[in-house]
Amino acid sequence: MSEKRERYLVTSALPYANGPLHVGQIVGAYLPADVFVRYLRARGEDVVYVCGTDEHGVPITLTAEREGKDPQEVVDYWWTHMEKTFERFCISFDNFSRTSTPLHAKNTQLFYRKLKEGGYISEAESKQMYSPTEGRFLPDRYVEGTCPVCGYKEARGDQCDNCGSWYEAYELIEPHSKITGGPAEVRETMHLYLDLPKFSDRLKEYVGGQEHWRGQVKNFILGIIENGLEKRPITRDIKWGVPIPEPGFEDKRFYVWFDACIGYVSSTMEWAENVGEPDRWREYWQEPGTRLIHFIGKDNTVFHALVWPALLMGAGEDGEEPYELPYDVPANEFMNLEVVVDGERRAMQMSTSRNLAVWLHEALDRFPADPLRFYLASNLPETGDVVFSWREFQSRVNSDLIGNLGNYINRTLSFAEKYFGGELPRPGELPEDAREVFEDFKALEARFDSKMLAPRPREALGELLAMGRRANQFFDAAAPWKSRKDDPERARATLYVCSVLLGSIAYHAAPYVPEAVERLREFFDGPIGRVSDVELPESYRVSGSKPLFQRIEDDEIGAAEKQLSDALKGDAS
Ligand code: B3M
Ligand code: ZN
Repeated sequence: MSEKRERYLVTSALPYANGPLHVGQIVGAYLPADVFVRYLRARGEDVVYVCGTDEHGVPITLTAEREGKDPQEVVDYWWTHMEKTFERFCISFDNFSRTSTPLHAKNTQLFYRKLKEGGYISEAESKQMYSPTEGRFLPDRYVEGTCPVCGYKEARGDQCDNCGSWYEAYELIEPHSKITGGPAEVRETMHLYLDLPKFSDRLKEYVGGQEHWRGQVKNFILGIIENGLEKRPITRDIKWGVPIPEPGFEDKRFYVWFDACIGYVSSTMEWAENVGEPDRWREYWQEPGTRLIHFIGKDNTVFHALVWPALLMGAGEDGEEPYELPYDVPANEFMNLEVVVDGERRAMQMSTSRNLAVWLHEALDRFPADPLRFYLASNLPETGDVVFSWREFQSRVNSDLIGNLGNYINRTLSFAEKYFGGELPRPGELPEDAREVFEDFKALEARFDSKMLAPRPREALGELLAMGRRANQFFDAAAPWKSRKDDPERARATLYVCSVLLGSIAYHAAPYVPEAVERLREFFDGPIGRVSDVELPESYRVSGSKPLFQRIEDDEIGAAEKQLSDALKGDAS
């Protein structure tokens, strides 16, 4: 346990409420955050964990138009779907909000006003594509035309998928609306801009001073600052989003990335109201010393590690109450997918539009949360891209979760029940081999700690598996199945020591496999805690123990793999 309670506010990226969640998103922003938060809570730290859906922007309106629905209908449906899926997967948010609430609109407008008062907002004309038949401006993704570079006919508004060129939408030849096919023309339109260059020096100092950030995040952002920042538009010609409190901007809305991160503050405010202390959000956002940690996928890095700190700096200058800046932005790399194609295994990029993805709610229809969490946590893209493989899922679960950890827990509990009626009183003197294994455990626990707090839950999991191996080795060497015949008290003492180790393994496993450790508490009566902290109890009691995990069978994996191969075939035909 830590001497002083640290205060943490942990966030996971706000997913767009326009479709189901897939495992790539889960390993980026949700599972690592949840494991980290569960661990902090167990240590007794002061931690609030917030999230919510991102309900604005073109991703939402495009989905709505494609499905012939109202944007509100789309986000309502997916908010409910996501909340339920996160719950099934044991993601333990303290609050799961959404950005379409009135509170969030008010909060976004307040941020805007503060930035404006600070002199960080300006107005400027820009050229945008306009559809006279639809009577509206078209965001980039709504425009198609012929590539000005290679002549490809279906080039997108901002980029050509054929030759990879980047350009402004008005440079397209024969630009037209992607929705109606009607012609699009260039019009001048007024927008509000955030003066990012004004923050350049402060951002450089802030990011440069973050010794504990992941190298790839820090260097990426410093490189961008070094290349020179530009003003960025924070409004869009779109009807769906947070209204802009300025005359002449009635038909426009804030850009989704202007309000998205503010959603973390709004979600914390909503949490504070729900716990009946409406002002408590300020403790986490405005009292110095908070560790504000944003878990994200790497494609969101610029917005969290550059633009968001600038917004917080600028909005916190009105002399009232400055905001805390992010303490860390652990950005994770990507997850690819192993697909069996004609009997051959290939790593491919996930593609949500081609339905080539492992959707979390479907994975949960096949398997419980714990084994999925365990495998994904062992395969988090903390330092580089990874591949999701159902076969690897099976072997990690069967050999590490069950063969190592589950086996240790199981053999200890069943031995105690079978030969000692589940009663393990504290021996007058601990056996001499206990001291050594306790010392080893203390060292492993310290390593687990430093990796988890880094935060690198995948690496911490490696230490947990080392604890399992060490405990199994202790059991094997002490050989209680032999000693129970000629020296039963010694065997009972061995099992007492095994229970101390079991309590430590369960404590460190709980963030990864929370449901199993909940079940364990039903038949294991004794402290679940670190060897480094635990006071050896009068006794351990075991009754009615059962294996905590079920092996993953070949036919289950075959079915899951077939679903992916079929998706690929369906796509090809
Ligand atoms: N909705 C993008 C994404 O889901 C965006 C994240 C917002 S975090 C404030 O990848
Ligand atoms: Zn091209």
